Amino acid sequence: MENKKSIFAKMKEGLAKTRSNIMSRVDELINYYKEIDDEFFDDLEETLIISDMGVRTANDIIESLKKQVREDKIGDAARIKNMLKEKIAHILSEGSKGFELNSPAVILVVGVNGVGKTTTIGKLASLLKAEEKRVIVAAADTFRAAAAEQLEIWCNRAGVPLIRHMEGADPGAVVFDAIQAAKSRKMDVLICDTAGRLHNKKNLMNELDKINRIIDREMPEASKEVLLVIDATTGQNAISQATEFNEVVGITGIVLTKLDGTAKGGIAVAIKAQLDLPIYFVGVGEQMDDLQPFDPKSFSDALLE
Ligand SMILES: Nc1nc2c(ncn2[C@@H]2O[C@H](COP(=O)(O)OP(=O)(O)O)[C@@H](O)[C@H]2O)c(=O)[nH]1
Ligand SMILES: [Mg+2]
Repeated sequence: MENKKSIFAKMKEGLAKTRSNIMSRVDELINYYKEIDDEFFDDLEETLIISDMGVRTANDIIESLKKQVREDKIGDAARIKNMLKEKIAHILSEGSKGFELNSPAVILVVGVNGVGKTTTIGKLASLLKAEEKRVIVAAADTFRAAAAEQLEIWCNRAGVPLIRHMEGADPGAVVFDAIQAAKSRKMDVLICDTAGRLHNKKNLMNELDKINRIIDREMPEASKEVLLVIDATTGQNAISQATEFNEVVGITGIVLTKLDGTAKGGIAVAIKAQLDLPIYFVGVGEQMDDLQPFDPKSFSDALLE
């Protein structure tokens, strides 16, 4: 059993850059202003925006802090730190839920090129296997040969079977075969990788729509999750990616990757505040055990400690 402490330690490590980005500025502001006034709030708002929480979300947080400061007659700037932590924890935990699968399940993994879909699938397969689930993977990114090879390496590491065709094959046919294999081998979970880059966006969206319909037709009894993988270093563009994919495939949850590589992990707060979707997992590195279930409380603690 992996203990809670090591998971939290990893989360803290993954968020180190963001934490020092936000907290060092907040500490500076508190030292500089000592007492709360409008300028203090302006600078604090800027700090939140710099961490990628989004202009609207940052503004909402500041307005809510202002209100609380007024009502409770708070003057001491040092008290803002805990209040801020509570506001962020509140946003992150609203509507948040853990990732739970009923068997059989199909997980369709989508997102633009390079965000970490294939890597996430390898990590997720391993995570689910550790929960005693029977997992099979479909290499439905047939756009490049290297994509299936990369996925094969991850599947070997995780010890799960992979269904793949030749480069350039119809991704729908790969998913179709994988579903038949999942049924006959009585698998609990089928995870489908998809391409993120085709000749144009319309092409990509048509392809995803087709895969989606094959799953619905061939395995209507399966519970279906459509996970959108978002790269935390993308910035506010992540929000429009989510909107676009959602229109075509109906996203059920988010995986936020590469938090370890950015000082702008505040994007998690923007995603949570602006999209009506749960964040299920976060990626904090390139190794097998670097995918973690998203826990709002540990996340905000790790972010603002
Ligand atoms: N630092 C870091 N790198 C990651 C993470 N997830 C994926 N990557 C890297 O991002 C790159 C693209 O990942 P890949 O899975 O091929 O993306 P795909 O095009 O969406 O399938 C690879 O070099 C991965 O190792 C993460 O959580 N942290
Ligand atoms: Mg890939």
